[in-house]
Amino acid sequence: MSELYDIRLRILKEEQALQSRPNQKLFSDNGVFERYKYPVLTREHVPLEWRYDLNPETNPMLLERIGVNAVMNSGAIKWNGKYLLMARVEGNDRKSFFAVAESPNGTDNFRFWDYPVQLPDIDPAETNVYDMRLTAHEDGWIYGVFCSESLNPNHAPGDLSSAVAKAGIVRTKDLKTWERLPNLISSHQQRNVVLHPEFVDGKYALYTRPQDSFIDAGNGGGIGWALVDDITRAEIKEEKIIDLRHYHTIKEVKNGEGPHPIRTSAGWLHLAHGVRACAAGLRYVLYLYMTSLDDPSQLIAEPGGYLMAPLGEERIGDVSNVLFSNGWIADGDGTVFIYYASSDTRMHVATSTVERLVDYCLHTPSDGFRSDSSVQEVCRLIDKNKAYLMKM
Ligand code: BGC
Ligand code: BMA
Repeated sequence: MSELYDIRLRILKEEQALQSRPNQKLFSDNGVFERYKYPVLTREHVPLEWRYDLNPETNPMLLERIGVNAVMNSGAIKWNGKYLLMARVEGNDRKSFFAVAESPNGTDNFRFWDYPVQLPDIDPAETNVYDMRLTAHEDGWIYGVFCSESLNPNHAPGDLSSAVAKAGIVRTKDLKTWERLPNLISSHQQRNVVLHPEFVDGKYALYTRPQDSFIDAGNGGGIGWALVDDITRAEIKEEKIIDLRHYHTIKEVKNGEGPHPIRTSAGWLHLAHGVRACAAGLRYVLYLYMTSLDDPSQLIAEPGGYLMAPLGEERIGDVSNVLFSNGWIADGDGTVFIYYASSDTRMHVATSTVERLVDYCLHTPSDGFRSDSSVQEVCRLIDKNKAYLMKM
């Protein structure tokens, strides 16, 4: 064995061991959720045997053979008492695939399972897959709905960026073997499709995000809702928009459902992303809204603005100025683990409780859409606080 091989292996192992350090909850000014000191899943967590030929004969310098660019946008589920992330692992070759990582407590010590997920391959044109949402449905299956992307067959000559986004659907009982169902049939392109966990009027219910083209939501007004009779041949026949985009808000350009909503006694609690354009490019932030338990397509609370926006190091990465979430876990004791990726590069966790998130939704003023309304809200709060100011 070469000395170089030995030294490099030792350092690489030390680096991996660092990923087992305990995480630390940070103080939160807003009190609504807490961030953590360290990201929970990064490309450094990817096992050495996925990246290096460990045979000193064929790789005496221990060079990396398969590079991983980023670990991001992860679905999440609690499974057999463990916290699982269905990570989007993106190689140096820009292709993404899925891999499960498991933690005993939800905030640190995430470890990848032995192999990445091998999805049944049903379409030779499918080039990239990403952003899976996991839903344990009341029908007994665990579904994964993800974006399946292909080159647009009708692209203009020379335009190799024109793509088509569809919703791919898989299901499993053990998170190991996956049955692939046909892609969702829709008259629009679709990204950010999410399966609701319960039947609604005896049907499967999907959150959708119709878009005119690969990037632009265009006439697609926001987060949509569609009922589907048969999930094994899912087709959108009717779609209505339940959470609209608006001029001069955090979701002016695009929005999309995050993970499936959490059932609470006050209604369905939703996490979504909103996108606006600025000189630095698209800015992605996370926001909450609530819908009615009787009719999950009926909006009942729409707190204005974002819940979380990229902060500090989160602002920098492969696609800077992006927070994106497609996974959260509500624990039996009311704790909510919000898993979010920053700048298409790494995964973080923030924790809160159902009680705090619902309180936030019900008591944060909704967007008045004008500076004048915003300043009136602040003045109302100051007036209300006068009595308390004397005592402070
Ligand atoms: C990327 C996604 C991105 C989408 C739209 C895809 O090619 O892989 O991360 O969200 O394009 O920009
Ligand atoms: C999107 C998403 C994500 C990504 C984001 C920012 O459209 O679907 O995959 O995090 O763009 O690049």
